[in-house]
Amino acid sequence: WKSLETYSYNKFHPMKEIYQWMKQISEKYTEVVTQHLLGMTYEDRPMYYLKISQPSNNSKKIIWIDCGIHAREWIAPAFCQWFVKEILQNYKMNSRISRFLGKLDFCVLPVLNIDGYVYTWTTDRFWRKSRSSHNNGTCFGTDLNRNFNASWCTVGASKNCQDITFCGTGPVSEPETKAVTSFVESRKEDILCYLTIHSYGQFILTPYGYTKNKTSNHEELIRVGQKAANALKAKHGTNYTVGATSHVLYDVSGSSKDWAQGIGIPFSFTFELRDRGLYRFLMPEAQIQPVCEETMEAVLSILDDVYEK
Ligand code: ING
Ligand code: ZN
Repeated sequence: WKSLETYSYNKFHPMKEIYQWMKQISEKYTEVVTQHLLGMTYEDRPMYYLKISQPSNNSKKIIWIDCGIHAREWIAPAFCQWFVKEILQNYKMNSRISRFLGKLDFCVLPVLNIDGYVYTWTTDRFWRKSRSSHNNGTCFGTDLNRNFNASWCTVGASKNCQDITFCGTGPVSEPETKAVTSFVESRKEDILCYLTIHSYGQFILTPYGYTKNKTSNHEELIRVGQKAANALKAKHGTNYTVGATSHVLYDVSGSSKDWAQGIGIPFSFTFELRDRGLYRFLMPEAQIQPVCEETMEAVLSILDDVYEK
């Protein structure tokens, strides 16, 4: 592809193309999109996020969305791109989306774990972690969703660098998690909602993973999450389970969602997109569109709720 008009949102794209897409989208929609450097990865690749913001005088709240913290979950970066495309193609005509942009800015990080994502395209399709080197180069990669400062490495994570859930050498030991946390921390008063997109399993997950204790706003998170799952199901009939990670999935420490909740961000959710175990990480490209369409409905439903806050 050469121009945005022929970019296919129904395909998975290698990182090089996602970089080009980010550049072109920020050049085409200069009035609303800007590309910003968040930090550099372990292997020294730039981490850019796209900020979608309509110029105005009133101060806005921020919606954070990251995708691709786990390298092999290819549908996640595909969704982040779909989300950006949908907002940009519709914000002028669609009253719901234009209403959101009157009060909210979107910060979208299409691929959080870029080194890992590149590795899944070149070497190992089922790689999950980052690509940092440990134990004198004898093992590679930290599970970035175990590396955040939320009861770090106490449960559902490993201190052995060979394991798939290796939590790193300390809380926020990795450049990728540092980049996200320093940005989010610096803007935390303004961030209303933190969404992080994974696959698979069909869950909308709320904090916490590291304890079965409920957050102070647990009932509200469940209500907002359940409403989103209902909206999602209405699109193509897909069933999602809504609940705290430790209630409906498993106990896990050091996740980004728990960390975001912990620093006071009011609405923090993890999405586990399709499926429930048939194709797992190898989602056929034919499913990208229905998955993105239904997930869009869920995210818009969450935005309806947080917009009122
Ligand atoms: N699942 C998530 C994982 O990191 C999860 C589940 C979600 C854990 C939210 C903690 C918080 O293990 C996948 N598929 O990555
Ligand atoms: Zn994941």
